[in-house]
Amino acid sequence: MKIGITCYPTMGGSGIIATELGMMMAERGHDVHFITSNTPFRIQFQRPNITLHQVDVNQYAVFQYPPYDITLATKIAEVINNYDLDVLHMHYAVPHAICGILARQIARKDVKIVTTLHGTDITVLGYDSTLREAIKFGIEESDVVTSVSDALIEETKQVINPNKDIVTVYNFINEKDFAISINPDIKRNYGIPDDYKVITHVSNFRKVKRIQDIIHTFKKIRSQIKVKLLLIGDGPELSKMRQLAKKLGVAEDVLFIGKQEQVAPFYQMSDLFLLMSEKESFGLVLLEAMYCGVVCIGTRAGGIGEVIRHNETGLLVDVGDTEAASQYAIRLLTDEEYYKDLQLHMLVDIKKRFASAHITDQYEQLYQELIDGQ
Ligand code: GMT
Repeated sequence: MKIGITCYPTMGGSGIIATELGMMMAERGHDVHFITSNTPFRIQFQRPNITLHQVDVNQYAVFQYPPYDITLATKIAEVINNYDLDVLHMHYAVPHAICGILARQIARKDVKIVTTLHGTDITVLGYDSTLREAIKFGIEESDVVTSVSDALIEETKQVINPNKDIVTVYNFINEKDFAISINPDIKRNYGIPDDYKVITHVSNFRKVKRIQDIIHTFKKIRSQIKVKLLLIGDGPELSKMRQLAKKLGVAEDVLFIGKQEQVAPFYQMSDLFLLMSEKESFGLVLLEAMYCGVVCIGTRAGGIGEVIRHNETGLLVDVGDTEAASQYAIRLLTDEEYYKDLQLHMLVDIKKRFASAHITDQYEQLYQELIDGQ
């Protein structure tokens, strides 16, 4: 198959999924064309059946805003025609699905469009009346629409109510990049004594991630256990969170690590991962941590409850319930048998439900059925 992929190429979960999926498809012998504003950051290797097409948006004094969407659609149309694409896989309903639909019209070719909803396009933009109808259009005009969780499908029905079936295809990670590995040197490099436990969180520090709940939970855990908190990533809430750590008197044990391209070493030195978001369609970081053997506590928000099976493969708390999160954390960090039991079930479960080959099979089958006209 000849597949075109458009995503945000930066360090977000949707870009990671789009890139990993493209690389998996290329490994299976399909021709893959990334049509993006920059080289996707997780592209690790070049092979002849992966082609990168960069979208350069020109600035003209006549435009008040740079015309990214139109330039992207024009570029996609060019790639459809030059490479005779069979399928376009657009990540995000707006703007990408709509750019794909416009590109198909510009190219005048019946290329099939698969759109994947990742979350923010529905859980944030879907509530914006200036975009809602465009999102609905992008969904309804795609040939197949997938969502990264059942919870996101439910929210899409409530918020957008599109006249379209949506199927869940869960996220996955590249297993080769996230494996259990014990290396005490990584901990020592960060000045963390061997007898300290490590709790980690990775995100883009947006408000929806509720980092304040992580810091409050940490304060409660720290009153009973020797522990450090690693906060990895950067974003709008970062400086406020530094101040909060100071205000709560825990700053000396909170390490703000910043944006990191290689996150696996941080998971590998962690004993616990926290994701306390109020909105989260899936939580790809959970999978990354879990594959590195780290048991997670997450909130019952969005699709997190589809990734973590409460009290079987990790633990769930209500959004904002830092008391429950700290109690669970203290048990996990002090009761080794309990930790090992959850960890064992977690590893079996994720390898069964989220294996990259299994998820790639699902997308490949969707593409093939569209091409075969089923
Ligand atoms: O988490 C973010 O804010 C980044 C965002 C993105 O667009 O990359 O992530 C969304 O897509 C990921 C991949 O499907 C999901 O794992 C994240 O849960 C989802 N984020 C939200 O729903 C907030």
